[in-house]
Amino acid sequence: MRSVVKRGLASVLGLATLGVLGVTTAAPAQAAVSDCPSGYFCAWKTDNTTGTMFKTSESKATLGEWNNAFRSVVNRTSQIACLYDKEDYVPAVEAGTDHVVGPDTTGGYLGFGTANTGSLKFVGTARECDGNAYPAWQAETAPEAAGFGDLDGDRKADVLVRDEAGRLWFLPGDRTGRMVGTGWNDADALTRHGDVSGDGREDVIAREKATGKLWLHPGTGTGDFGARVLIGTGGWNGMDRITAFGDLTADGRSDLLAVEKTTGKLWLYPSTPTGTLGTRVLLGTGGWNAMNALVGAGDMNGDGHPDLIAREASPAKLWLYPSTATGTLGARVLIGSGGWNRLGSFLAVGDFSGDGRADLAAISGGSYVIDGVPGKQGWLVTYQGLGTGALAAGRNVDPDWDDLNGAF
Ligand SMILES: [Ca+2]
Ligand SMILES: [Ca+2]
Ligand SMILES: [Ca+2]
Ligand SMILES: [Ca+2]
Repeated sequence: MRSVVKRGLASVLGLATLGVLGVTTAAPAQAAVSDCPSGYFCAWKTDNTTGTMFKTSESKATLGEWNNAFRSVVNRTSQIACLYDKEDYVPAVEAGTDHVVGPDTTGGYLGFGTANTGSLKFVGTARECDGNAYPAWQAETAPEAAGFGDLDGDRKADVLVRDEAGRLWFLPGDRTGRMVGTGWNDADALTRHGDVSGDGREDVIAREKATGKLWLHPGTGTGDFGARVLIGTGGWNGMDRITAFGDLTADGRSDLLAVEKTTGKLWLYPSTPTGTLGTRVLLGTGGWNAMNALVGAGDMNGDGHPDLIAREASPAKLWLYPSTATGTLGARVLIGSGGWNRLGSFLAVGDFSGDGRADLAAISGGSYVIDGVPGKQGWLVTYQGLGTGALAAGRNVDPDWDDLNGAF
């Protein structure tokens, strides 16, 4: 648990933030900064990058004569540099005493008023300066397979997390994590809810940001993914809230929902036996732009049909749209009022409490309040499903779900 150990100055300090520390000297010495070769982290014993220069392209558990000597630094690598007070990469237990230095993009440098660095480590994301790239996810074994939220088919709800470096991590539910992909920052929408390709294994659907193409990433049943398959040739940038929903059309395959940005229409894209998407069907004639989150949460009301949870932006309300046997959405039911916009995103991975009823989880946003204190961003908040469509009160589980690039 990293709740005590803060991440340096609580953020990645790109060198664009020069001066934030309040100790940077007024006279930049660009000539000396430029002596630092590309691919290296460099440091000086002065506040203004003059004099003898230290440089390294590798992590250093000890710094020898440079111990406690860094007073100005520049990071010209492509990685995050973690600077620790102590040797051997030991994070400080007090906030604000380690430094996280992001790659330089401005030709500037970072100055420190004091010199207290004992070791230096290169990592992919700021989280790794004092913890894992991924947070800890805990799930109990469900009595029955839910058909979604379970990539490896062990009846334990699992989670995918994308870190800021675009790596995808599989979290099986025992607080561990395993990297299952890189380059996922190309996608600006990611969703999963059961099997689309027809092999019984859960898949992921991703929208490629640059092209608006929709890709199917077929799950292999282990948490890994096979080669991606194109299922939407373009135009998906015109859609919002792309949400794998579950099987609305009752053919055993998970279907897709999306809101058309310009019209606010809700469309159903049924999966076909060949793993492609069939002709879309209008599910909602308008007004769906008022919803700022759609969640394919599974069967929340216990009637055997998957249900949709939607968050209305203003006033913030949580609605349950039960699906029907005929492939439509029934009359909505209010399941939450007040405060729901304080949650940033939702996780719909089924029954993680192990009582046979689908649950809901969320990651808190910056306005989330705990014990009267706002600003509690990045908490995992869990809501147990009661099997009636209603949710139990939220539980603040873990503050470590911050500084990620999505969890689903
Ligand atoms: Ca699982
Ligand atoms: Ca599949
Ligand atoms: Ca239902
Ligand atoms: Ca449950």
